Amino acid sequence: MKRALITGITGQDGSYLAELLLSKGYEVHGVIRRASTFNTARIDHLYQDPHVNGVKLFLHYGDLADSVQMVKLLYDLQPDEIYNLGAQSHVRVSFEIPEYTGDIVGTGAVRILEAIREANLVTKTRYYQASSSEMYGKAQEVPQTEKTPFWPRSPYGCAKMYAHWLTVNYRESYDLFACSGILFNHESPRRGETFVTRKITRAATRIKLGLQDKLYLGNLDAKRDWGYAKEYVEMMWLMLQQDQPDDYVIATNETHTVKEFVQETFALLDLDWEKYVDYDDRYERPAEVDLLIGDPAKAKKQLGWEPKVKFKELVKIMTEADLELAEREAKIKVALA
Ligand code: NDP
Ligand code: GDR
Repeated sequence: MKRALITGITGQDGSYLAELLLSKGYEVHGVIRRASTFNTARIDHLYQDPHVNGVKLFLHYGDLADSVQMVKLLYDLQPDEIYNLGAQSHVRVSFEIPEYTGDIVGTGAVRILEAIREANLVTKTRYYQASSSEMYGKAQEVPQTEKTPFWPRSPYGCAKMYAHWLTVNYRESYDLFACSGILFNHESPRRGETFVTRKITRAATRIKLGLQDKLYLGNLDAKRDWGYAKEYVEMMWLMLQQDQPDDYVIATNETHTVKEFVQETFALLDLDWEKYVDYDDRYERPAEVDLLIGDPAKAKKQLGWEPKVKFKELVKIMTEADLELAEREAKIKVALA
């Protein structure tokens, strides 16, 4: 039985990846942060009573800021695979807390890579780094491939670029089996509520049921290559099952504006979006990433992968899921009135 360690297991991708690995028979260990409220909602359905035999999911308190704890964890667990998904992952927020973002997203990766060396796991453990299309920033080429030069446009993008090159460097310097997945935006019903897609599907469905009046957004012209998170985590796993470590772009090769996402969502709900969506400059960024579209040809050729869920299907999945949540919220309001 293989053993995997996931940082960021409570996030969107971490929860889907934990599901996938458990379904493949892995023993899964996740790093969770101590918080004053419960923060495990996305993985609660995977919880197993530790008093019963045969438990496969284990959670450990930790933080990407804490290198000593990471070394201890790796000594204790001796994992076959590590997936580093933990991050302060919000681009606009990274302009407000650039130092913290750099510490967790950039130095956090170094802490794990060094812990692998310290725990003598270089020949045993395979490492996955969650790299991002944000590294392309002011895109130097359209569509973007593994060879397109980076030009990050946010502290988050800069920190991801540092972690990305370190992953390459540890592969070249120490022969570590280390892979970087350069994933373009991927969404799902489990997407954090402050990312634009989820913000839109959540607000539109709540507007539909009279729970909200307006949706305030920033730049509607930015273009993104949006895929489905549940599919993308399979690629993380697949990268670590190859004979050789490498870096791969994972994308749909379609791009759409934020405005198109708004239009598609409101149309599904039979609403005129222009009546409900207003502009708020609070959601603008000091530097914007205008256009992302990835070319996943290498992943297709080497991993045999093609995205199944494209833009319209993705909007539908998210809108239907949020409509269900909004209906539940509306029922509770009626019951409590
Ligand atoms: P989320 O924001 O949903 O999840 C981030 C996870 O990181 C959460 O589990 C969070 O814990 C954890 N985390 C935050 N800070 C720390 C810390 N200091 N120490 C340890 N863990 C921490 O991100 P996604 O699931 O969407 O993304 C997963 C990874 O992939 C991230 O690294 C992200 O930057 C990257 N990425 C995401 C893309 C996307 O479109 N989703 C595209 C490309 C890359 P908590 O729940 O306690 O907050
Ligand atoms: P992004 O995702 O920055 O691409 O990073 P986000 O959904 O936050 O923004 C996408 C685009 O929408 C525009 N936008 C708004 N964004 C937010 N969040 N809120 C708004 O109100 C709003 N209005 C317009 C933004 O300006 C931007 O152009 C995500 C994260 O998951 C990163 O961690 C990941 O690395 C990249 O995707 C790939």
